[in-house]
Amino acid sequence: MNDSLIIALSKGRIFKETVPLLAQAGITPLDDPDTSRKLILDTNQEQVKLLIVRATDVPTYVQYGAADLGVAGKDVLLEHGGEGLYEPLDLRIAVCKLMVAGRVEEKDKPTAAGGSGARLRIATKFVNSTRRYYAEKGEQVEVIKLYGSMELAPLVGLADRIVDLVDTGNTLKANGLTPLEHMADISSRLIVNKASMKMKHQAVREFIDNMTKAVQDRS
Ligand code: PRT
Ligand code: MG
Repeated sequence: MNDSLIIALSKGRIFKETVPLLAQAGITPLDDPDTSRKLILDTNQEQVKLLIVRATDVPTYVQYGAADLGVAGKDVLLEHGGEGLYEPLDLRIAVCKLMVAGRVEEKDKPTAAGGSGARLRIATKFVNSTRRYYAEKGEQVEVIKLYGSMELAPLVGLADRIVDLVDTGNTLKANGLTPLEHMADISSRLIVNKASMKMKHQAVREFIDNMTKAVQDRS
C-alpha cells in the first residue's frame, strides 16, 4: 500500500476546484501553483505528488504513464480521444457547455450556409469534436484551427461560426455573439493510466474510492 501516486492537473480553475476534493480524500498540496514556480508539488502524503501541466497535456502525461492519474475537462478528453486511459469518475467540477456560436444577427437564419451552397466555416480549437459533430449531422463544413480568442473570428470574417466552451455566456455576449447549438455538457473527469490501474491497483482504487466519496458528499 506504499505505492507512489502521481496526479497530473492544470493550474487555474481545475486546480482550485480539485483541491477541496483532494482535501476530503486526505491530500493537501504543500505549494500553491499560483505563487510557486514548482511543477512538481509535494503533498502532506509523502507518496503523493501533483504534476502541474497544461490542461490539454493532462491526458498525454497519463496516457504515457508519466502520471498515474489526472484531472481533465471532458472537452480535452474528447479532443484527445482517450487512448490508454480509464475515465472512472465525473468530478462535477469546472462545469460548462461545448457550443456552436455565431453572430447575434444570424440567430434566426434558417440554414447554416445561407442557402448559397458555400460550406460553413467554423473556427475552433476543438477540431476533432467539431468535425465529429458536423459529420454526424451530415453537414459539410470547413474547420479552421485556432489556439485562442475564437470569439474574434466571426467578427472579422475569418469564420461563420465558432465552437467554444460557454459558462455564463458573458464572453460571447461581449463580442456580439450568441450560442446557437449545444454540442456537449462538460465537466472534469478523473482519468487513470491503464497500467497503473493494474500495477498500483490498491493505491489507485483507494484514491478513486475516496474521490468518489468526496464528490458524493458535496451533492
Ligand atoms: O487557459 P490555458 O490556455 O492555460 O488553458 P485552458 O484554457 O485549456 O485551461 P483553463 O484552466 O482555462 O480551462 C480548463 C478547463 O476548464 C477546460 O478544459 C474546461 O473543461 C473547463 N472550463 C469550465 C472552462 C470554462 N468553464 C470556461 N468558461 N474552460 C474555459 N472557459 C472559457 C471559454 O473558453 C471562454 O473563453 O471561458 C470563456 C467563457 O466563459 P463565460 O463565462 O464568459 O461563458
Ligand atoms: Mg483558458
